[in-house]
Parts: sequence; structure tokens; C-alpha cells
Amino acid sequence: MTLLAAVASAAAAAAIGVAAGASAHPSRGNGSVALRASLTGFQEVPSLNSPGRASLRATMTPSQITFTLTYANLTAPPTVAHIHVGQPGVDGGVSVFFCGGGGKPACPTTTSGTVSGTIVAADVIGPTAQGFKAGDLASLERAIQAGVTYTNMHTPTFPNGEIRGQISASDRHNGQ
Ligand SMILES: [Cu+2]
Repeated sequence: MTLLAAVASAAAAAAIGVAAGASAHPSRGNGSVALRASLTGFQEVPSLNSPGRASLRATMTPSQITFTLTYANLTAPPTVAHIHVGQPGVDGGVSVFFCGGGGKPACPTTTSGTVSGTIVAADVIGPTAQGFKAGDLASLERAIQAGVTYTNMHTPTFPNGEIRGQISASDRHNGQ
């Protein structure tokens, strides 16, 4: 390779690098947002006395939410775990399921366990009564960013929800 060819090659590589960078999300690294929630009975509406606890850890990008929900000491195996749209202290409608409905697998049959998976636009069912259309992941993600979504887990003991936690979002380049 001549010197000129080497210079041209390096310039081409640099141009490709710039193009690749430009195609990513401009100001937020890879565009991922770390989500967290800590679920307790006290955060249910009204507050409940449950020994159950859970921790949600998730990573949100414009196209999907990957999640791990780790829970312990529920009074019975969970029937459903999902995300609702609602501000703290208010019950809202369901948007997407982690388990027990909405096309997701059944929840574990144990009172302590882990549920993990990925949510995409097709998993979003609403809540239509609150103006969230089925399949509209972008609107759900805006609600999550605004702090007006929560996760809860239901059991036969507490069919309206045994433990609940508001979801908080923080922008991180590595998603953790
Ligand atoms: Cu619920």
C-alpha cells in the first residue's frame, strides 16, 4: 500500500466511524435508560401489610425493555406481575405484563423467585382508557420517564395487588 492509499484508507475508516456515531442516539450514548423499582405492600392503594418484597431492574431503549423482577416472601405464588400507568398513591390501568397475561408466560409457582424477559411494542396493551394505545411503546416509555408508572404483583391473597413500587428512570450509557 502506498502512503497515499494508507491515508485515504484511514480517512475512509474515520468517515465510517463518524457515520456510525451519527446514527446512534445523539446525546445519550447508546440511548439506554436504567429502570428501578422496589416493591412493598405499603405502596399498594390502600397500603397492605405483606412480608413480600421485590426489586425490578430493567434497561429501556427506544425499541424494548429488558427486565428482571426478583421477589421474595409473597403470601402466595404470584398470579400476575405487570406495569400500570399511575402516579404514586393512585391505581391506574395495566400497560404491559411481566408474567401471568398479555402473551407473557405464567408467573412462577413459588412465593420467592425471579421473572425476566423482554418487552417490545407488540406487548403494550394500553391502558386505552388513559389514552395509551395498544402497541404504543413510545408513550409508555415517556410515562416511565415521567415517573407515572408502577410495577405490582398480585396474589390470590391480595387479588388487587400485594406489593407495588413506582418505577424510577435514570439515563445511563451502560444501562446499569
Ligand atoms: Cu397490577
